[in-house]
Amino acid sequence: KMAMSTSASAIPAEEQARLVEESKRLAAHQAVKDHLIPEYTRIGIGSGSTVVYVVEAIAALGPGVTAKMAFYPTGAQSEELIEAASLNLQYINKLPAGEQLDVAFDGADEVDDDLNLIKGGGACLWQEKIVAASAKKFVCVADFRKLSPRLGTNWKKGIPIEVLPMAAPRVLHELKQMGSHNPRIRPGLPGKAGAIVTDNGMWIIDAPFSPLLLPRDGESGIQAGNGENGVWTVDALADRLIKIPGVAEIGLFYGKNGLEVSTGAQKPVAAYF
Ligand code: ABF
Repeated sequence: KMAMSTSASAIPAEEQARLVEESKRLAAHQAVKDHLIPEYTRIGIGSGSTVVYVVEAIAALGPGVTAKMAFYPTGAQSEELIEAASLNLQYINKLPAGEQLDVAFDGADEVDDDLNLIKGGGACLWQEKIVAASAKKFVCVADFRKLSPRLGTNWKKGIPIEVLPMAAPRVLHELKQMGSHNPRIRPGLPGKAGAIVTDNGMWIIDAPFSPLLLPRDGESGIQAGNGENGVWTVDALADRLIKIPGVAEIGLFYGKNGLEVSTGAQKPVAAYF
């Protein structure tokens, strides 16, 4: 909340960067305070720079609290974070069938009015979704820049889509037919030629769409959000994208797939700002 009223252009870049880091840290420490109770034994740890502060806050609880807990990563970066903090590392494939994580903490690239998320700016979305879906409670930790009324308003890079490399050309073609503006294969990190390769050996396509509608936007009857003219609701677009052959996972996290992100009835989710 601290910086929502601050005009980004009015403050120097360095001060802005400091505010962002401070906001991430505050959000993370508050999220851990509110959602990590000492009785928990299985905790999901997501990816990105905000989650670094989540791990910092957890480590600060000390071994008296954390020794009985196991931490489940969403990829290589997350694994390193857990190990560097001397927390117990465990893997999601070792979770006994039918059991769940008590809670999972993760960041996001954009969060809308209904707490739907765009994730995958860090290319870890597939494992992130598996960990989120395995948790009883999913806590999104995000700084003030991430909140926007409709997905795609602030995050202009597009929806990250994890694809099988051999399918990338036809997935790109299909995305264009669905109204995505200039979908692109994400390039490798600086100094690395070719496409970025995920922890799962896949590529990422970033697919920009017009801001994604919420169900209530359609109630006015002005826009249906069923893809006509490239205008989609979050749910309709997610349902369509996941059916494209060659798409492994999509960076839209919403009230399906067992995620407790956006559905009204089960909304223990916290997006902190
Ligand atoms: C992960 O890290 C991703 O899903 C998301 O793309 C990114 C957010 O990173 P940061 O916290 O650095 O903004 O949560």
